Amino acid sequence: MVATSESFSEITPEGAFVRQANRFVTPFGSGPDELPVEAGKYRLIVSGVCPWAHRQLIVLGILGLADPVSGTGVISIGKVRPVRTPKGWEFSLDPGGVDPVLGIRYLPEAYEKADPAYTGRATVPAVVDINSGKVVNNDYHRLSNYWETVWAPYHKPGAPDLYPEDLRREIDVLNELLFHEVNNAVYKAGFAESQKEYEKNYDLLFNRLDALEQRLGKGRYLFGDRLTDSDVRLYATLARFDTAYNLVFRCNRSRLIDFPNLWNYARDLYHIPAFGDTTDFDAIKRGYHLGSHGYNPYRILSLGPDTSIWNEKHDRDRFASAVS
Ligand SMILES: N[C@@H](CCC(=O)N[C@@H](CS)C(=O)NCC(=O)O)C(=O)O
Repeated sequence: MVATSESFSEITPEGAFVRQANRFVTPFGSGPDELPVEAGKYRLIVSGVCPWAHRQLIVLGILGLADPVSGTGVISIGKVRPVRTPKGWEFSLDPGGVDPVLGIRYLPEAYEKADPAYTGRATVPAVVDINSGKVVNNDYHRLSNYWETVWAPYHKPGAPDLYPEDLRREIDVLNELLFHEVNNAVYKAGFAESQKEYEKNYDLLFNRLDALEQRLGKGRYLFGDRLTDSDVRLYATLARFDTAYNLVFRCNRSRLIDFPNLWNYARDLYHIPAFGDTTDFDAIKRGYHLGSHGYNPYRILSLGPDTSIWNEKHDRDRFASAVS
């Protein structure tokens, strides 16, 4: 049976949060054991709160594989309500509470179809084969790299190369580090069940943010003037920092807006439509503050912080950019 967050433990005896492994990891490609690359065949399920899903929306938007706002394109997109229910992610934003393409009410239904013996959590992002209704890939580590490479025949003309061959190795190394010390570090701090584990991950996170602050003092993006997959991954965490992680996960040594380079960099990216149009601050606030992430017994939705400041001018034009 598909697990709920409540019934599934990812906490070690030391109180550390260790994320479950992805179950559906078959790659996309042209090989006999790979998922075929075909327009109109898949539906990506996302939630506006989720950073791992947000990465996919940004990349699909930049590459022209989907319009993340209408949810149409080579890849179609379905959205669940940002606050997860005890029965899992629910399609209650859709008329009748049913995903119009897959005809299901809850995401776990697509996981059960794929594997009736699946006992992990039914997570987003999930790629569902529209014909069979089965989840075929939930590998948030590699998913954006598939859109960037094997899906290239469907990219829009002039789409940037977010995963260029000459930088791939360096991008992979940085992405791994970003995962452990930024993207997942906020969760490891927030979900820790011991003071020691919380402090360890708090230090890991802020030491890495300090280093990234320095790095972004030298170039517009993480790899100089080239926007890459790594920027997408860092952005998804930064966009949630002051609204969610700083408050709900106690990642509160500094706010994003206290780092001059990181904050201007995040705003620079936000002003690119694929980043800004897919950043749903209301979903982020609801998902983290009212979901199962923090202690909020009276379900009070905090009013701040003011996110309109993301629209303010940034200072990153002082650096060159290869993005048109
Ligand atoms: N697939 C990964 C990452 C994706 C992930 O954690 N997604 C969250 C939302 S940000 C989710 O869908 N959680 C569902 C649940 O906890 O039941 C995992 O299993 O840890």
